[in-house]
Amino acid sequence: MDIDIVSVFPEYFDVLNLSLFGKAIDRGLVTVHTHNLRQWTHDVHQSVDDTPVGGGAGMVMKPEVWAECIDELLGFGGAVDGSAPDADTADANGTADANGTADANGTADAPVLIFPNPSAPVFTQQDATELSRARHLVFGCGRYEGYDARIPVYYRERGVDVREYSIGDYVLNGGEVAVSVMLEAITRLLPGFMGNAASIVEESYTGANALLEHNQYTKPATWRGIGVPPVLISGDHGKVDRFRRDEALEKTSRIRPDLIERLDCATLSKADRKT
Ligand code: 6GU
Repeated sequence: MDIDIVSVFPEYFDVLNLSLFGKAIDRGLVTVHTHNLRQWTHDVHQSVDDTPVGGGAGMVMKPEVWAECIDELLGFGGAVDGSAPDADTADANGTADANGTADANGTADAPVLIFPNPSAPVFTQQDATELSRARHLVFGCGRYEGYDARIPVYYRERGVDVREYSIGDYVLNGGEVAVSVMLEAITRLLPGFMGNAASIVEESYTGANALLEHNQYTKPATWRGIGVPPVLISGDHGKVDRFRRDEALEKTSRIRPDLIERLDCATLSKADRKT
């Protein structure tokens, strides 16, 4: 997977060289290129923003600068006539890239353009799964009061898969942290990224019945006077599974009733319904 990240603070992403992500880069599983948006400016001040049309506080990121940047990263030569050579043509296998269709390997060749935006739908595990199948992701980090709304419109009209996501109901200063969050959620799903694939399958928010995960315990069986639930050391795997499932259902109803509302009821067994 090739990842381009555009930001006025590209140093934010230096941390990607650490930990599991750094190992994935070293092993060639992902390539990351960070870019400073200011390199696509032409004025002495290298300005990337301007005052909002219609008035109001703050500054809005200029469409011209972003478009020069995105055209280059997506390989669009035709900025003058507005054509996008690669976006709506079918590849050799006859799969149309632009609508995100996956090829035989389950990967989509067309680049996906992603803009963090606090006013957009919330990024979910399902989005992470979908995007983990893309071959090329381009993230554009907005700062200030955001970016000109015509940017995503322009590229969508040219067949580009443009996504805008918020990462939750709170305000951040810019998109950099949001991109880091999305990037981690996406890349850890790449085959070979994690040591243990089973640990992904059993996590919260994954699978047909996305529940919060049951509690986890390790040894010792009693620590500072608090014991682990006895069933977990009973050796009865059926009982352990039932206990964990009940705990997941109970926790989710209490902490995230919205996830229960969204559950596919057909996935609930008779025993589940009793909980
Ligand atoms: Cl994607 N951006 C900013 N600036 N703030 C946010 C956000 C994104 N998601 C939640 N808060």
